[in-house]
Amino acid sequence: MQEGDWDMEQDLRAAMKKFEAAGELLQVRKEVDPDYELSAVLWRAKRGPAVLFEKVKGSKMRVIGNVNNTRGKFAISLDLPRSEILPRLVHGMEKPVKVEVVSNAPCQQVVIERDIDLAKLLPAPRVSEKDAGPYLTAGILIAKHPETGLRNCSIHRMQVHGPDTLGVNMAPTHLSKMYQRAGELNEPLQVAVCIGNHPAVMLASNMYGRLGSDELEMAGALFGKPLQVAKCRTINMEAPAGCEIVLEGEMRPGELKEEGPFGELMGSYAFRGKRQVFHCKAVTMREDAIYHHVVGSNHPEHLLIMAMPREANIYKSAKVTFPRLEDINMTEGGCGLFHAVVSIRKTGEGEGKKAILTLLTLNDLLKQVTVVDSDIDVHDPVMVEWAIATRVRAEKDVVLFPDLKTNKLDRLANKDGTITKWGIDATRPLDLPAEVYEYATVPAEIMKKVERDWEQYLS
Ligand SMILES: Cc1cc2nc3c(=O)[nH]c(=O)nc-3n(C[C@H](O)[C@H](O)[C@H](O)COP(=O)(O)O)c2cc1C
Ligand SMILES: [Mn+2]
Repeated sequence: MQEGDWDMEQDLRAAMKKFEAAGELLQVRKEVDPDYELSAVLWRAKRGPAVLFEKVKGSKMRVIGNVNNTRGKFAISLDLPRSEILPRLVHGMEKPVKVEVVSNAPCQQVVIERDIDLAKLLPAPRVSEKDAGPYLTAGILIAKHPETGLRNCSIHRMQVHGPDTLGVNMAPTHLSKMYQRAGELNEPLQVAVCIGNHPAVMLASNMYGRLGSDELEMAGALFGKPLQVAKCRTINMEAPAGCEIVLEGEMRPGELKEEGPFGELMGSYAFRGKRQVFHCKAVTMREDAIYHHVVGSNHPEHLLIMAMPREANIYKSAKVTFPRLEDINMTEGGCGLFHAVVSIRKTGEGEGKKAILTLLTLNDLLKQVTVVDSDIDVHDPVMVEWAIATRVRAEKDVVLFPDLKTNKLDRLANKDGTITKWGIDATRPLDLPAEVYEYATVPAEIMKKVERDWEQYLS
């Protein structure tokens, strides 16, 4: 075990400082109700700055939201230009960096091991009208495989069930595999729920890897140095040292409790059902801890934490067979999962369709791909539609692939788990001269000058 000084750059507060300097942090002093009102404010500002609620009814804790709701804020949190986001995320997946254990970590400034009452302690908000109750939505669940001891991180919605119990929803994720294996060995699975993390740690938690590849090491790769972690007090686990709140506990074999409904990322409700339970044995926190809340349903913060690592994963894999792939956007309207817009440097006919095929084979959830030329910004929905309007001949450029395997999250799926997937090749047809597609606008150097001197036009 190494000891070291705490790295101030790796926590949520470091990101908040950068947001503030960039005009991307709104402080709300008016008291807000954690029941719906707080989430309503975050909906109203869904593409806006991070929002820090100074006064939350019934709680001494401050609450922050809209931390990861824009790509721009992720770039700010790591001092990256926007164009470097995708390469950095790919690097994060490819070049994991081992964690560093530190002592005297901020996340353990306050320790509660008796009379735990999570409902009182945490200002867990309610989000959608028909949600079963308040939910913890930003907790990273860290666990270790019962046999290999290898670590895993993932975010799961957690319903507040009782003073020290929370419901856990698990798709067939790595966590659920580890829980299942622990059950076969008749052991509880120890879990640390870590709330209030730097955007790099949040995105790393949703990165793709094999069972056994450690998302905390991917966070280290995003920072370019080891992520500092603290040894938990009551379980054999590590938590990000600068995390705001850590719930130490376990999930017991075979234990299930009714959970849900909850407004989910498709923008509709996940149904009520019997799901696993987390028992909290200890809470450790920073003094003056800040509670992070991610709005459920298809709010951009929920979508982007999932979509950005997914983009990097698909981009990295697609690039192998399609090197002229330039950029990718898993769109907000597509729930961050179902639709992708990609740009390519087209050199021959049929490449747009090849890109569609390549992407659709890489990810079960993806069901529609739009391909544009590299002069179109994949993150500008108006320009993407413009490309569709001016470069697509539907009978040639819209392609359908009936009965492909999909994922349960798609409620339109056929009974056999398939759905028709499709693509739009909105790249320039090469049989017309390039001038036909030339974008008419002012000369580039004049535009650059106006951009540079923009302030002068405002005074
Ligand atoms: C805010 C948020 C909430 C999430 N809730 C759940 C959930 O309730 N259940 C689930 O299986 N995945 C949920 N996810 C997705 C997982 O965290 C994600 O798929 C993760 O990469 C899985 O980790 P794994 O690859 O280690 O299994 C959520 C993601 C975010 C960003
Ligand atoms: Mn994993």
